[in-house]
Amino acid sequence: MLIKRPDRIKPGEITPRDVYLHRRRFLAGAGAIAGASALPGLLTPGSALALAADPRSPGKKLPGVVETAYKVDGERLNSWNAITSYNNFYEFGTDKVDPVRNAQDFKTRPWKVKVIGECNKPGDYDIEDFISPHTLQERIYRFRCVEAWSMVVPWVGIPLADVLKRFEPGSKAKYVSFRTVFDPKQMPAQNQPILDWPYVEGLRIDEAMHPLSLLVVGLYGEVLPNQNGAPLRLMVPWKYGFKSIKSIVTIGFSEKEPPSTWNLAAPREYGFYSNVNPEVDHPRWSQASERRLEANVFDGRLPTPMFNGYADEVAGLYAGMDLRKFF
Ligand SMILES: Nc1nc2c(c(=O)[nH]1)N[C@H]1C(S)=C(S)[C@@H](COP(=O)(O)O)O[C@H]1N2
Ligand SMILES: [Mo]
Repeated sequence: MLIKRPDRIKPGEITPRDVYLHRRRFLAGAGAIAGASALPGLLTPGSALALAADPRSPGKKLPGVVETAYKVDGERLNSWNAITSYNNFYEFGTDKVDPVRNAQDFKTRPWKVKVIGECNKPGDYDIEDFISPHTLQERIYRFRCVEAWSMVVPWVGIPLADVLKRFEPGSKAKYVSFRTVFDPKQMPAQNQPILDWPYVEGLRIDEAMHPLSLLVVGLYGEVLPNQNGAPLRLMVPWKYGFKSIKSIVTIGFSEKEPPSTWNLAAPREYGFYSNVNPEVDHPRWSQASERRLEANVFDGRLPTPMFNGYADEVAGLYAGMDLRKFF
């Protein structure tokens, strides 16, 4: 797979995005799903047939989004419909179709983000403080869930490093932590002990500062739908999907490795790093291949590349580490 390295991207390559092309892809994808729904007996997680129709049409366009050279060559984008109706967001229920059904009334404004820990500028920030100083970028990334399904998504966001630098992390800031909002009135499943709420995640500071790490506010040039983690979610494309924490309200800098929700829930199955690695299986299933959402059911499984295809960019972060131990 060909992915342009960030250091080869020149400013001149950043051009306004082509909305029209994406719209056509969306329409094609929606039609394919509608046709497939006549075969309910073939429902499997990750197949196009399991995708419910999105009750809301996309509509809230984000202004000033620029296209970037972050693309995934030779692989088709997943449709808006697939990306927004087959979700993991346990706060709204554990079925893939629960988030699209249960998150529609979730309030994403006003939205504050608390910055804490080892930095010079901790405090309560409004989401607009995070976003408005930055140019919104469209970045097409591969996305790989630990459950072995995958998709290709045109996220809209801002580099996480640009945001973190503004808080001036100090020399003790070895890790960055993130926390999802805790609001059981709005997130019904937080009333049940499914996970240790609120959902938390973390990255090593060099992972967080890596140019591929993105704070996401949109999708297909439009405002991020609630089921995808509005108004602010992480996207770390070389790691399994669960590292990409949704609806973030706290960002912290710490000297110690912070806890992460799935590691707390099942430490033998989910490590802190969670880098996509076809050579290290999950204890209960293989990670060597994946099922692409919306792929033809007869296409079979695709091989999963090391670091989800981003090895050229990120392998150096883990030089000398035993990736079986630090999984
Ligand atoms: N707060 C929170 N963030 C979360 C999750 C969650 O349940 N709660 N699920 C994770 C998992 S397992 C995946 S695969 C991705 C799914 O993102 P998507 O629904 O946008 O595809 O979100 C991740 N972030
Ligand atoms: Mo996942």
